[in-house]
Amino acid sequence: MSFLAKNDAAVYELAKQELERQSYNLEMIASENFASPSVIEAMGSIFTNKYAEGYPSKRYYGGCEIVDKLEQLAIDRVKELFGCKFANVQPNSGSQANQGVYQALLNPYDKILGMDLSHGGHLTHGAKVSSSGKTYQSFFYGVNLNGRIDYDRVRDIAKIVQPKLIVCGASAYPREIEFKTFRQIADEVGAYLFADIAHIAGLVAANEHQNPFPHAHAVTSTTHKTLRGPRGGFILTNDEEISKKINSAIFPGIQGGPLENIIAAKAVGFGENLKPEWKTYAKQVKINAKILADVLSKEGFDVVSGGTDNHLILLSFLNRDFSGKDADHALENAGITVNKNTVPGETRSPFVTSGIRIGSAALTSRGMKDKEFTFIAQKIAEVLNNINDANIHAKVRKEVKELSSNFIIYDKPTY
Ligand code: DSN
Repeated sequence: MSFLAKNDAAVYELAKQELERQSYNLEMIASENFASPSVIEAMGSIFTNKYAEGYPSKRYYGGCEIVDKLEQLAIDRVKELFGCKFANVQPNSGSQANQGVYQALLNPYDKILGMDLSHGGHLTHGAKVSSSGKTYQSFFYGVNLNGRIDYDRVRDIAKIVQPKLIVCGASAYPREIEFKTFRQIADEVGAYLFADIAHIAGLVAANEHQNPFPHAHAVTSTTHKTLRGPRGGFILTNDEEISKKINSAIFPGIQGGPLENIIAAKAVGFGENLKPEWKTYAKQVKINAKILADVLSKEGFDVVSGGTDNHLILLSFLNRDFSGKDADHALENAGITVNKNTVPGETRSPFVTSGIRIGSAALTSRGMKDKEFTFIAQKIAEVLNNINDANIHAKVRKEVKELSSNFIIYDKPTY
């Protein structure tokens, strides 16, 4: 019996319920994944007990000789993974990593240019409700009606705005990000280029998406999306001066003691990303996303931009009589978890939307391949074609459970 089962029945019971939910539903939120039992074990390890403000061999407390080695291991692995010179693995999240970059490179009220949230960008890329949009003057570029970034338009906007920093990278963009072109634009207006690769990092690590280096001045990512590590963030750069500023921005700028147990799990995750099998995984993630795009297109759905280059697709319901919210609910009833999403030419509010975002990374981690993704895409089409039919939703839910049962990852709730 686990310690949790013995000592805290309430939390154990919820963990059991969550294990059941994760095991018997199809998790297709594009930012989610299934961390390995080794990653989860490291997160729950004794490193949680240690305070270690500062950086390896420059700490404010004693007793850090082991966590110094641990944090250095995580740093060395992530540098190898992305082929860069400096790394900070302390950010507790992607948002804090982004905040760290802004604090390192900008002064309050400086101008930043990022991708519009409603076009696939992220809150921390300057949205007015985020500290990035309150602390800095934020401006936006977006996608054309064809769902793709128009780089000439980005250049035109950058020339008018004259930002100090350009953010590239997205949360809901199915196409390759052209880092080299972004850097050319940044150079033309004398801006820093900052790439937030949180969504695509696992693909970049496998050379299945172009690398932001040598183009970006700073790069951030989360560790838990396509990288499949623990929930957290990191920052990379090739510039020593920028790396010093980033380190000071993270600690003592915005964070206190680093979560060394999470850093242990980041090291484990990066270790997994460095293995040859990672390449096979990343390739399959892309193949599976393409299958979703192809089958749903053939079924008559409007796949934004006509397909995908990465781990996600966007479906637009602008030409349908139901919303993204309706689709999200119907699929949830059928045991398929996605999220509603705005689409190019959006006419509904962000709480309702006219689209959904579907990702392939998590189910690929469960071992699902072409056959299963073809089946899943057909099931998504069946639900969407019968959006108000609870009987169909219940039937698909049963089929989803049957499929899921053959692809179980965890066998106990305390992993
Ligand atoms: N919430 C994440 C996503 O779903 O893309 C981004 O932080």
